[in-house]
Amino acid sequence: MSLTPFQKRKLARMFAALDVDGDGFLQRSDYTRRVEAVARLKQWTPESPEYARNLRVALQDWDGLRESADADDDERVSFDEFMRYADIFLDDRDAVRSYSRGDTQLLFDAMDADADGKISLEEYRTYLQVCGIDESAAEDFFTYADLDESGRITRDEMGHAMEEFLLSENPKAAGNFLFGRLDP
Ligand SMILES: [Ca+2]
Ligand SMILES: [Ca+2]
Ligand SMILES: [Ca+2]
Repeated sequence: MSLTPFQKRKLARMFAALDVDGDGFLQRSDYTRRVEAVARLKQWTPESPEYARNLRVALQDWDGLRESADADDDERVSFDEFMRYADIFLDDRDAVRSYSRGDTQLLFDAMDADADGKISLEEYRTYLQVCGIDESAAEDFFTYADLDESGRITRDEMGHAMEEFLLSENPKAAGNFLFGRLDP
């Protein structure tokens, strides 16, 4: 099975969000820069435990992507490599489910800047902001994804949203707001 046009648009959006310096490749520096940007907003010093923890999560995330997707081993993941990997990965629904609902939801950890196990609207806005996405999209995502209306996104809620982002063809599914509004 190959990716649907909607999936391709979503993945292109995700790629653009992850490519912090906008050079068309995902590399280690995109991941470290995002942490640096969050640290600036949160006024964390480089010596703080928050900084160290967020950096560790980001680099774990990068290593996972590099190992899976960097087919030519040049320490960067091109858009083509990213899409080829996504195409193979998304074909395996069980793998997608266990990734989305897995204990190591690295995207969740990256967004949960204060590590309290929940993502607040402010934490989510900060994440979008450092990815260069219009932060107004944060409220849209919460409207759909915060199923129990607690004002926080839990790991379960994020798991559902991530699965929808990867698989759902419904433009109103919560996950399809994960990296900002998609134009119809
Ligand atoms: Ca980049
Ligand atoms: Ca590569
Ligand atoms: Ca939090």
